Amino acid sequence: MTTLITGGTVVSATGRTQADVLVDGETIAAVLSPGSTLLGHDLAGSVDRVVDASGKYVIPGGIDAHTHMELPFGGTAASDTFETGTRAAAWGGTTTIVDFAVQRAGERVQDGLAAWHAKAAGQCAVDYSFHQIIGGVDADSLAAMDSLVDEGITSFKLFMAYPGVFYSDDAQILRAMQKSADLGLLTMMHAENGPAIDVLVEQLLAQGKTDPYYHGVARAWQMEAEATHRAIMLGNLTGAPLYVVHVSAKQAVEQLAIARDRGQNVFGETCPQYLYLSLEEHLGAPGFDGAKYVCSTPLRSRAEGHQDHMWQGLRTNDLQMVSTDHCPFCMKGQKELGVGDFSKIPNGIGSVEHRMDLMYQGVVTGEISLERWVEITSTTPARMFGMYGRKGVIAPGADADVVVYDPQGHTSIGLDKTHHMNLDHSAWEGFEIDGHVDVVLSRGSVLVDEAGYHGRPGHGQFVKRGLSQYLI
Ligand code: DUC
Ligand code: ZN
Ligand code: ZN
Repeated sequence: MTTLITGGTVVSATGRTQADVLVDGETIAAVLSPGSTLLGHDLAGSVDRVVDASGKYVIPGGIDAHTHMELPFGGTAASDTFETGTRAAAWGGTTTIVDFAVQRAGERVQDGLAAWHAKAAGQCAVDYSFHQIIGGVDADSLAAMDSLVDEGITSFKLFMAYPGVFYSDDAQILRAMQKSADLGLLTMMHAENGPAIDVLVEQLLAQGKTDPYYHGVARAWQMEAEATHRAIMLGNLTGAPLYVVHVSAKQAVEQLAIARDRGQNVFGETCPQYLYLSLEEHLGAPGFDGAKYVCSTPLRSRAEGHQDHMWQGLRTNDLQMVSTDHCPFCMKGQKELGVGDFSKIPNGIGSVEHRMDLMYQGVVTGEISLERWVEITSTTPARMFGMYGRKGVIAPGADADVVVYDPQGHTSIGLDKTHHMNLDHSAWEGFEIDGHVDVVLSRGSVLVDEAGYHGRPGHGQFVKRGLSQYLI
């Protein structure tokens, strides 16, 4: 099957140009001057399919490097399966996800990874890979890290939060970072001081402060900034490159910036919720509505200016990319587990469908450039997590993961509008986007076009990742 995407503006992390994109099978064959011919023949007449992208942007498919499909959490499990979550991703122009395989204390890392492979295999509409959560750092799990690179898993996540669940203490973090420095793995860190947060949770609940809003009070910015600093110092000591996930506090960005200015290999990711939503308006919504917005790290105070600072960090490259931390829980039967006790609300927001649109809105409002949009949603995730060349770029030889995005289009987000996530509410209800995902190709197959959805479970393949390009 050959496809010609014609008439569009091809946007990369470094520039934009009028060009036609020729797709042959699963990969990009050529990026051509508009109207190029083949041996004197009109190219459009020689291919199997023509996609008219006139007046539109042609960008590399989005890469969401932080999702949690089916994650068991807080006595329930994230409501999107790999099937429903990757279908929603495709609708929104995301053609690769990197999810998290889980190892818990006492379990074998190999078993955790095998379990996540079993969940995802044959289910995904778009390509997928895994980071490895090490929830129990001990001699066995440290030894198991040796084989991760061969498995195509080149990044692992530790938690400074959630004592008794995923938590690692400083001694465990130190050992795991020493190992990752040896192996060239990227250490991803959930940076919040879990034991201190648990004290505040207990005190707030004892005072009768049980509403979702207090989730944000207990998980104060100091908890994030302190843990970020500690992770940076342990990274500095061990020489382990560090990637801090879901950064939401401006003071945490400051810690990253100081470390980067010192020359340390540290990186930060933020998420759409930390750019758009706030402690006051959303976690503090009337009644139990704030539960929709309970995630960790939490939404921050707009009065304190965290959201503006996240945009600034994306502009200055103190933050390198935007993932969703997609971890959806329905209100009914899931979020409502925490009625009367905010600490029992399962943590997470569903956004995998909307990341490309929400971030494009930053282009519309002048927060970021068009090229930076592509960079933070696709190119840097590919480079950071060892997929660049195959993913994250429109160039000959790359997978034909391509999105045609219409800047004149419009997207109304809401349950009865654009909503394909397996969720009974949307944290993004009522958001109006100037822009629209028109066509989505994954490895040369059209998943979405004006006629609707053409994807299928099992199209998506596991991506064996190489080492991060950011390690040196
Ligand atoms: N944060 C969330 O909001 N959900 C899942 C785990 C996490 O760290
Ligand atoms: Zn986390
Ligand atoms: Zn997460």
